[in-house]
Amino acid sequence: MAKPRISSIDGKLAEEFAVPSHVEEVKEKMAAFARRHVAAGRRVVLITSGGTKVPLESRTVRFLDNFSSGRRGASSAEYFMDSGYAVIFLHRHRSLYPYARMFSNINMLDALKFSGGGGASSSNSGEVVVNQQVLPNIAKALKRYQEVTEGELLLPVEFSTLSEYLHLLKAAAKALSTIGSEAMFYLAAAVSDFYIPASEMPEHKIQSSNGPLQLSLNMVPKILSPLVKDWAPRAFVISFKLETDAAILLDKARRALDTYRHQVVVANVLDSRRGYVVVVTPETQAELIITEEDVKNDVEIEERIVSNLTSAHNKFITQ
Ligand code: PAZ
Repeated sequence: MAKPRISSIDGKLAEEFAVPSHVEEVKEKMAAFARRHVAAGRRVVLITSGGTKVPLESRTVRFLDNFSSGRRGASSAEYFMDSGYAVIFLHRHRSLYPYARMFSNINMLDALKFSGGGGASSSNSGEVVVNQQVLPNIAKALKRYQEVTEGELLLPVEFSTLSEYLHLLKAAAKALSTIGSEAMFYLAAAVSDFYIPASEMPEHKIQSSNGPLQLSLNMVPKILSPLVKDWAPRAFVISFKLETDAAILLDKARRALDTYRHQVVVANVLDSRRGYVVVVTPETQAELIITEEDVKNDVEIEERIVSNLTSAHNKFITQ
């Protein structure tokens, strides 16, 4: 019997990135989630969301991070569930979360009122009332959150560090490979391109008394390559490409499609990412734009991205 092909990225992952202790358990959960939903006639999307933390010390005091809030991933999760998908939400700890994202800037204590009697030392019995003016749309968001929770449509999985992200994504890809083309990968997380291998990382806090710090970082393995070729070869895969220089964006998006041979790149520029993206495939290029009128009507760009991609996924499956 032919031996399974082990890509060198598999080896690198095992050697240089600490494996989270719960990875096998999470993989089983994801596989069971996917099987259950496909049996019920749903497609499954794995969304990655948020930034990654790259530690500088193994007993980590300091780390490198990035700008990503997780809004793209969290809002897309909502639109995918509205479109009939079940969602595995692989997200950075404390990044924005579906439905709760709308209230992330609000101090909860300003939104609640305690209507019991007495001063600070008296009994805690009384009523807590929600001020819906401070939490606009809370009833709608809560209702939908409860529906998706009761329907078990959302499976949240958390990561913090780059190592956790890489191992959990690999586990997710293998778990979803069992459902073939019914699986979509929507890789919106902003993942570090650089890291310090565990073998080169100091154990203890780096001392400022040693003078200025010079860091040498290795390149993070391009995990999209084994994902597309080996781990989930029949899935519909979308990667995201972010640049700050719009002039190089589309070229880089096309180069990614050429290199990794997946289906779609969603290209965006840091400053305009809430209002403009380009959905690039090997044959097509579609600009999605949010106008001022759309903003007034609370239309978000993720609704358009998800609508474009669910149609493309349909075609991918039928072809
Ligand atoms: O998380 P967010 O909503 O603040 O930003 C979304 C995004 C810019 C991280 C995403 O659209 C994206 O482009 N992710 C890939 C980034 C990259 O090129 O690595």
